Amino acid sequence: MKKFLPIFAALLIAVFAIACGGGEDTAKKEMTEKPAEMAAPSGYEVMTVANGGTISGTVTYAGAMPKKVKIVKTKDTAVCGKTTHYKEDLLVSGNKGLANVVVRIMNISKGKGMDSMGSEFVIDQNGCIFAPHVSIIPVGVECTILNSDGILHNIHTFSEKNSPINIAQPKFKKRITQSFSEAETFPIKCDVHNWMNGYIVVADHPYYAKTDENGSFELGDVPAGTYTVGYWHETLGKQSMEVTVGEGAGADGSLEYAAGS
Ligand SMILES: [Cu+2]
Repeated sequence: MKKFLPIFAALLIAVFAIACGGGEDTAKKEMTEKPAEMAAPSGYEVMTVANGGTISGTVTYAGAMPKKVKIVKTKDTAVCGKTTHYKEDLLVSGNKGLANVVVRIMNISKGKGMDSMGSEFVIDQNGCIFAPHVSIIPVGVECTILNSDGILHNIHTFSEKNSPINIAQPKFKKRITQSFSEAETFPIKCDVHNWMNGYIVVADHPYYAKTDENGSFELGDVPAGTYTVGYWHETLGKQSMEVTVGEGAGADGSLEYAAGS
């Protein structure tokens, strides 16, 4: 990731300095410096959340259990067809849990650090699908897009606030990186394989979560307060709800989507 390059370069210089037997004091100083924290996006202030609360719950789907729909892969079948994949636009578990819902606090301007979102953001193309189907990527952070298939893919984003990208990723290009500067949710497609689609959610603070296969999610270290929690699902759309969370307390953010809403 780009922001680590200066640190890596500093370490390299430090190691080189030791190897040459000079500048040891400088080298020690460089080696003991803490790595830079992931930069906070503008408009978001990082603070210590001493006794934060947790908003968690389950997002459910009220409709009938949808049938699994196999993705028909009509091109490059030797590679694309090596694994069977099913459409991910409406994934419901046995307990009606709805997967791939992005849950976020809509009105929060300060709280925990961006590092809580993790340090690696990877979208893989393996079997001619985008995995994960829905990716949450912090503003300004390099996301790695892998081509594990070793055939030509094409990364095409349909964003509005961020300049759309449309990059061919030939078979020899295993890895490209891309960052996004504005918080936005948009589709990503491959022009070579018309069934390939996914979504990127660019996050301008760390209070974003994605429901798992059981529809569960958790937003931790939330400063006490009343918030509007937003829910987004690619086919069922957006909803929001007020949630109040106390210090060190749990708050229920469970929500149901009506059938075909
Ligand atoms: Cu493709």
